[in-house]
Amino acid sequence: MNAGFHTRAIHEAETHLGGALVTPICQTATFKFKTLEEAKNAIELSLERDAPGYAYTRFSNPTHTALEKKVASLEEGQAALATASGMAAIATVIFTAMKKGDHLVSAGGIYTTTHALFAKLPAWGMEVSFADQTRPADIASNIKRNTRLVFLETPSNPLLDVADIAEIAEIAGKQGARVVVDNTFLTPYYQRPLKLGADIVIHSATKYLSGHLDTMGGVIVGEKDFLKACADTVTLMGGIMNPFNAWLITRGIKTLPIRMEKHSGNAMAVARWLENEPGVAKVRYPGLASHPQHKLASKLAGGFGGMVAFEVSGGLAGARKLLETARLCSLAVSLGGPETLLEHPATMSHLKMPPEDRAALGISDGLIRMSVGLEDAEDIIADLAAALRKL
Ligand code: LCS
Repeated sequence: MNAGFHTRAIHEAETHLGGALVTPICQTATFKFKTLEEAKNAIELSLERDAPGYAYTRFSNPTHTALEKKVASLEEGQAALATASGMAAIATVIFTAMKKGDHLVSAGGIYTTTHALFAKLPAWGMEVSFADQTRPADIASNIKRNTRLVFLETPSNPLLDVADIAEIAEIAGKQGARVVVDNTFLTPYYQRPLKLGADIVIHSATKYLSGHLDTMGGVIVGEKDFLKACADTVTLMGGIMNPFNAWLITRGIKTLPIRMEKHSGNAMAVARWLENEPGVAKVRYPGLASHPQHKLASKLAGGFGGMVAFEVSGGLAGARKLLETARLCSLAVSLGGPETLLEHPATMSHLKMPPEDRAALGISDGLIRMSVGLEDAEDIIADLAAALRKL
């Protein structure tokens, strides 16, 4: 569809089956055929992932197709694949692009479960090196002859480090390695990594794409042949999305642009306010001039998103007081929904990481990660102010 981002978010790939305005959920595991010929064709087509041609939902499903076409259009990629979760998307990319003996270079300070998956790769005969994605030279010096993928998560979870996707894509491209970008935090509304030279985009659709903290999902976007190979991996490994979740995520994407604008505006207001609060030692938000890569973030992306990290004075005791006193803001993992969420990396997402490794990454006991929601900014700030005053 040749139209603007908002229009495509709403109208792209809607099927209008049976005259329905909204694409219906095809909540079926299997599909029925009249003839053997029809069955054979459908199985062939569904394994080739050329709709129409559906045989079994682990191969493909019309509700997945609608979501995949919408996300491919928004990311400006050739094709997309829906998976059971963001982790299923990442695992699918790894087990499609890499085999025994291959090497991955990954950004270091990324979502803990992604890091944990990569740290396990040697057990499956693959190699991994972690590098600093804010220094392209560090990524370059870690690329070896057998490097197949360079994995970036930008801005990163939880510290919001920004990677220069274009520069790293150029470095990796020269060495024959593909660049994968986890675009969960900014979404295609603000950042389109494929346009910047990346080869593959992944999403935890559990977050901003679905936007309501009520479902799980993942999406991979990239070239058609690679996505076909990813679909084969999902067919074999089984990490398929539930059609109902695909429907919920497609529904969520229709309001993605306006939600991202509001998340971003609220996050900027909260970050600016936090910067002037005496009980707050540090604030990290790519939209603030004080962020070390503010200029790069402004160049790469159309906005800064809804995630803010800040450090309260008083370490663990300070963080505990704030987190247990806040009322409007909920203490919870995950992100990207209407409700503002506060997360304490040291006791939640990074609990299993040894304290010295946490410290090396810059994750102190006073660090709080905030998913700024869609409430009124003044109410979010008032809640934080009331809690901070109790410190
Ligand atoms: N990528 C990023 C950047 C994430 O933040 C997460 C989940 C994933 C991938 C994995 O996606 P999932 O399988 O959960 O759909 N991040 C979470 C977090 O920060 N707290 O809880 C989950």
